Amino acid sequence: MSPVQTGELNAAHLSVAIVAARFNDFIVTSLLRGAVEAWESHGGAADRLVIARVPGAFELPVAARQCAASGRFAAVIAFGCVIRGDTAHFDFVAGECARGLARVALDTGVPVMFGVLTVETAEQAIQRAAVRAGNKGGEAMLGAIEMANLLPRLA
Ligand code: INI
Repeated sequence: MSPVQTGELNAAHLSVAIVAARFNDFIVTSLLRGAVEAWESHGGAADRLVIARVPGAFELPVAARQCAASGRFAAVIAFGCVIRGDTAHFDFVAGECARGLARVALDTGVPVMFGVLTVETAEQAIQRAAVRAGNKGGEAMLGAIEMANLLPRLA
């Protein structure tokens, strides 16, 4: 069988950027905590993880694009939380955020992790952000490290 290319979960020597919305801050802060724990436990250096805050999920793509286009980062992670019950324009905010982030990744070639919770209720958001084992922030960080190590091997 042909060798299978994979990206190892080793963050040593990587630089990663996180862009995180302030909207629904109590959820986003929990995602950030999970991400930083995963970064540290996989060998990431504190001074190689840059975290930038933006007003809401709608602003995440442009901030992610700036990071990705800078050439400084092997991966970008976007964190936010859009709760359907809170807004009549859920579909616009969540949809444009997802579409924009996907475009940033494809336009720049830098992996962008979609760490944006799009949920019906605050309870669902808490379940995905608060529980240590299932913290989506940690999952997003593992994905970022894996993709950052994999993509150079596919070039
Ligand atoms: N931004 C979010 O990140 N989550 C939300 O649930 C949300 N709601 O409910 O409206 C939200 N709105 C703000 C939006 O992201 C922009 O910051 C704002 O429209 C200014 O451009």
